[in-house]
Amino acid sequence: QATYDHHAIEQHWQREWDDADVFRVPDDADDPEYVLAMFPYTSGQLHMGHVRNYAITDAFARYRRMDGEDVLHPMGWDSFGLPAENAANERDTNPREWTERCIDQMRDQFEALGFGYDWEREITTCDPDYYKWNQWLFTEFRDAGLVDRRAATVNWCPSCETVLADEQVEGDDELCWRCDTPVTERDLDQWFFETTAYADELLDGLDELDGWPSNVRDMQRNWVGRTDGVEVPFTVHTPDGDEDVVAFTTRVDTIHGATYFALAPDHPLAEAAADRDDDVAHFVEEVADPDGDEPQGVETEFTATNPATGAEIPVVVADFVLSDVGTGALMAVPAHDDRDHEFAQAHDLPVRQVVAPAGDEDADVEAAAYTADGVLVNAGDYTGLDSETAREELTADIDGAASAVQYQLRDWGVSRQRYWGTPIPIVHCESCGPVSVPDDDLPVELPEFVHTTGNPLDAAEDWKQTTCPDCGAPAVRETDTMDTFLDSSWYFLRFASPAFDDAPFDTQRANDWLPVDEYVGGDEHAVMHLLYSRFVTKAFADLDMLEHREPFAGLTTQGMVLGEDGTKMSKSKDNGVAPERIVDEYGADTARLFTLRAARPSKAFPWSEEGVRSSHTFLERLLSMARAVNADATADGDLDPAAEYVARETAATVQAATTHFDDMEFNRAVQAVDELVSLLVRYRDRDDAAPAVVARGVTAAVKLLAPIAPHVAEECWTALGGDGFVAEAAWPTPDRDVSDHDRATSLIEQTREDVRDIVDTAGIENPTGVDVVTAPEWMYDVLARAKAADGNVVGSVMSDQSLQQ
Ligand code: ANZ
Repeated sequence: QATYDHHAIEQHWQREWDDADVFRVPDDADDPEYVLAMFPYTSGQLHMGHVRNYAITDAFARYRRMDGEDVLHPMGWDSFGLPAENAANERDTNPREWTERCIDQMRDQFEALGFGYDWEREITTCDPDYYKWNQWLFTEFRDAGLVDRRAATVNWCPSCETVLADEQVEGDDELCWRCDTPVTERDLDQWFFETTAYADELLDGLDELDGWPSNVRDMQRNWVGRTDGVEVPFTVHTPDGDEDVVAFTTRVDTIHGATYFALAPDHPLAEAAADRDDDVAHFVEEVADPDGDEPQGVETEFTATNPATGAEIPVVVADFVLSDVGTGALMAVPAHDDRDHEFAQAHDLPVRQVVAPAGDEDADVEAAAYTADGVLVNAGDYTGLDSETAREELTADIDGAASAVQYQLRDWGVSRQRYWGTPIPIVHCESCGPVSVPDDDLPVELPEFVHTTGNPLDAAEDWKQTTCPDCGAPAVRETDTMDTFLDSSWYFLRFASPAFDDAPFDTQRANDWLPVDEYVGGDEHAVMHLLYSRFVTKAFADLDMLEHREPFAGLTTQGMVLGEDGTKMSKSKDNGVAPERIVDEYGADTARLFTLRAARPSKAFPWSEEGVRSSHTFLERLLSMARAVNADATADGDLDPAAEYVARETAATVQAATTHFDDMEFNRAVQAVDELVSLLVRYRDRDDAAPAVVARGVTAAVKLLAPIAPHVAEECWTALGGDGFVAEAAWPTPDRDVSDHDRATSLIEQTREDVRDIVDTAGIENPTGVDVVTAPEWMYDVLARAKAADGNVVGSVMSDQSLQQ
């Protein structure tokens, strides 16, 4: 019994928890708490990032459970997607088999790590029982006007042979998020979810999400990218007559300086200009490059009237005007906009200053644009106004001008030309157009997998041929599948009622459990997954299926587990650490304890084999201590000062650790328990140690560690004579008022400051001679520690009176 046999202990308790259904949660909870980790993509291999992610939620879920809540802590599998298809192609199997094998492996790994999930609620997105509801959602959202099919220029990955969402195109080089191939463009008929319908709410809702890290909120804000501006109509003169063309501007105060008007290459009027002018046609078809470094363009034979000055200005077609921003047309103000300036210089267009810096500085706008706000000059009646006021007045005065909002957010293109995803539930009929598959015919199941280079569903002839649900005529199925981000945009709702078969979720259950109290995952999901989930939640709310409009009240984005060398773990650097090895050599509890104590969840930390070993030793020490405790020791009447001190430290540790658990600062909780255990070891070895005080201290330490190192905690609990599982025991509370403990500690701190001041003032070099006068005896250890922490402290003076003040 002297040894710590982690294999035996862990297997034993995993079986016991399972047999007793410890982690099963009732459907209708009294005190619902929802703790969720982002479910894993089924790659088949757990890495240390997963271990960290799931150790965080498991520790938190276990803490809340001991604290009396009904905790929903489910797990599932994000199991559609390209890697499965690629793996299947490489290995001559099919995506389903490959995925199922991966899931079995990963489930085993989760169990070996002792994560407490309610496996009754397990969901797998590639099951027809699940993806049926993706299809249902698609048709329901379509009926609500939130899904739309249109020709669109889409991001195309030539290597994956699929369309990518904007969010899946990464960096300035525009690389595919999966394979780093440069992304190209294609025109295709695509299905879109109208995320833009919720642009304002997606933005405004962020203000209320104070349980989210502010950097994630900022990333979402930037992604939605709201710009407030003004739409101003300019009259454009063409040989076919005049036409009003609206420009979007954020700087209507500069309108007197608009010396040319610019159209995007695919603006209808640019196309009209191309029809009459070969140079324009050549530019539009051959030259224009919206991603180019330099703004390029051509003049047309059209002119426009500047509505503020009445001046006739040239109209150009330029590739720096983007067709999907604003109205695809802009008024160019070279004196106050960098790009307009650069283009004007290259094309010899006039630069006219209309805003000057507010002080007496000058701006040389021939040399460079002056882009800040200021005071208007050369602006007729508006001269002398500040930019802000000028914007207000010009918006009111210019005929047809109106405030307008412009977003960077685009609708979510969900069509993918791949096999391993949810078939889009649409039938294309020659006379009826695209018709939604009726609910009763869902799911539209995937056909057998075939190896092919293009889109496998397109090659599945038998599957493709069907009849129109509306008119019964022969028709063909849509052969695109849905972006797998759709699967993960509502899975947290499914967990509330995973077997429900009237709808994706039972409204009442989802209302009870949602929002997720703590959602934990990687910050690579700051935009896509979290934004889509918020969109889908809002849409369900508007369909009266849900009363919540935000899915995740609390969010933690965990930092990376780095290699021992401080860089990202990777195969190429060979600095990866396999969770299986750690679990095998040291045990799941050690792996969990090490990852949780190394840093607070949001911070990255480097792997340390040394740290792993010391975590193991710590657990070993706790276990042997628990086994040696006299569990029958009972209450003790008046405690001597040393015993009283230990009892207070125990209570203070419980109080501090509980706060740390609430804040998910497991590292600090472990630190507090670690200090308590060291004190208990020292105290236990004194001749006058009170066994009951030791027993209470060890019991508290075991409970406080139970969420983090749950197996060894059960073993200790049994040794201490505890009833049932520590996983189901009540969270400890301080058994005495420890407020004066805090006060004593702060007084000591303060006294140390005073002493240091005196020492500094006196210029004493290496003071020695500790003299503690009349400190309450139970504080001896606190004092000793304070001194140990600061070698320069010569001593502190503390009186009973000062403590009582
Ligand atoms: C005149 C002006 C004067 C502008 C000035 C800026 C500074 P932000 O602020 O980046 O969101 N713009 C309008 N439509 C555009 C399009 N389709 N493609 C490219 N640029 C376009 O963008 C708003 C500004 O971008 C607008 O304000 C417009 O230039 C330009 F001293 O109008 B501005």
